[in-house]
Amino acid sequence: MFESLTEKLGSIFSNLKSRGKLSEKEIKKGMRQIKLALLEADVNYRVVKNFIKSVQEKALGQEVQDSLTPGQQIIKIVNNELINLMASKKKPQTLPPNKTSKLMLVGLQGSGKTTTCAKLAIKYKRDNYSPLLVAADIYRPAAIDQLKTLGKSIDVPVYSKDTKKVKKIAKGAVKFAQDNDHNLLLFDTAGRLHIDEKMMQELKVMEKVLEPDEIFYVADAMTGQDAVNSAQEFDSQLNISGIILTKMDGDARGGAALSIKSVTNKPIRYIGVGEKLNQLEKFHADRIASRILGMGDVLSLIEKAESAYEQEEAKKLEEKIRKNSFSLEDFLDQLQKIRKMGPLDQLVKMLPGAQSKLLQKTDFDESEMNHIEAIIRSMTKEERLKPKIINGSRRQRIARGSGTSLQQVNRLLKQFNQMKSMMKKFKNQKHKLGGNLPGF
Ligand SMILES: Nc1nc2c(ncn2[C@@H]2O[C@H](COP(=O)(O)OP(=O)(O)O)[C@@H](O)[C@H]2O)c(=O)[nH]1
Ligand SMILES: [Mg+2]
Repeated sequence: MFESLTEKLGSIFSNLKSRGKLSEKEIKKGMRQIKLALLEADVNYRVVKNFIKSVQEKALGQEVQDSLTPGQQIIKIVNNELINLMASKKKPQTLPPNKTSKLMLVGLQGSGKTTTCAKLAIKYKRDNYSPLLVAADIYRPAAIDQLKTLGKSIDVPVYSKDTKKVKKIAKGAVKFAQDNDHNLLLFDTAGRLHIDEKMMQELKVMEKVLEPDEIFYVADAMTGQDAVNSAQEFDSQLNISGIILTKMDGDARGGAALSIKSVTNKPIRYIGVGEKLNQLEKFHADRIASRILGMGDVLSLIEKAESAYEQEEAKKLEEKIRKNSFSLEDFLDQLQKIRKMGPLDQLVKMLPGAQSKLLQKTDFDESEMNHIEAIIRSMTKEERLKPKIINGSRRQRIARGSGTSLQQVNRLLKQFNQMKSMMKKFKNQKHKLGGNLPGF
């Protein structure tokens, strides 16, 4: 994300940092370089102008702080101003679970609306909502199929209706949600390559009929200023409440992320960081700022890891693997922790040795995880600790109890056995793997 901008700012700063004291001339020269770097990253011209003005004023007028060199102080000012650019004071609203909330996602075609709808559905499901996806992209049958496939993979139902009247879809979906106890509707709407009047009219009709709690404008971060301009146009027609920036994992230059809040005055709420459905993160201006400045995003990863994974437990787990006493109970425990953490492939890298190696080989998908959980939950404690005792009739009982099939139960037990024998291999290979696996 933003590599080129990061690189340029990095070299400007290292130049400034190496000076003992900065003259006004040097500060101004630094500012000109920063300005250029931001413009090259496709940041809106007016935004850059105000940004530089504000940084320069602070840099020239700064009080001398003993603890920082002049160069460091400028980095700090730039960091603060970057945060100001992207952060919003508007707090995200919490949707009361006891009513039917409605979220509409709008934006140009290909910006990531459909994918993001599914990503949000997972997120809300984790927070104990009961989401319903609504296929309101009426022009492309493929779009409805796409949403249905996504919905299926995450075990979230999709409402669709064979009509071109958005009003009918909107009303039908709300009724369906109320009849089936869904407390959150996520509307995936149609987008065009360019804004057109008919599409906008339809969105307005939907807005009027639905009175949505939120309308998120979904912007492709790779499209830079174009994304900002169309955000403005959508906002002039609809009551946009927040922005979701997608494809932040790609080689976006930073222009959209750095300009969009300032230009539209709407808060950025989420960022999409990959095609996979768990790759949606809450937007934190301070973290993006530190990423841009090349300080890395250690913070958010550490926080995520801490919330769900304690060092202490990692040790216990390794102990169990070593003693070959890892049970289905432990497996369930691990699964739940993993699910709390979000983007798996990013997190796997941080887990302690053996676990990470195991998980890298396993491709978990969300609905499969649900089944696995249900199966283990249907076992008795004894069965979880000693899976060997699970004979044919026990397997049948577990399948019935968990609402899965005998095949699924068999598969899980087989996978678990394979996992255990893999663990054993790790244990036996300890000498070869050496330092890569702490505790082995
Ligand atoms: N790398 C990456 N790809 C994304 C992200 N969000 C969506 N996409 C991809 O962008 C393409 C268009 O997404 P889609 O949801 O169909 O866009 P829509 O036309 O607005 O509904 C798909 O190939 C998605 O997989 C993201 O955050 N990162
Ligand atoms: Mg779509």
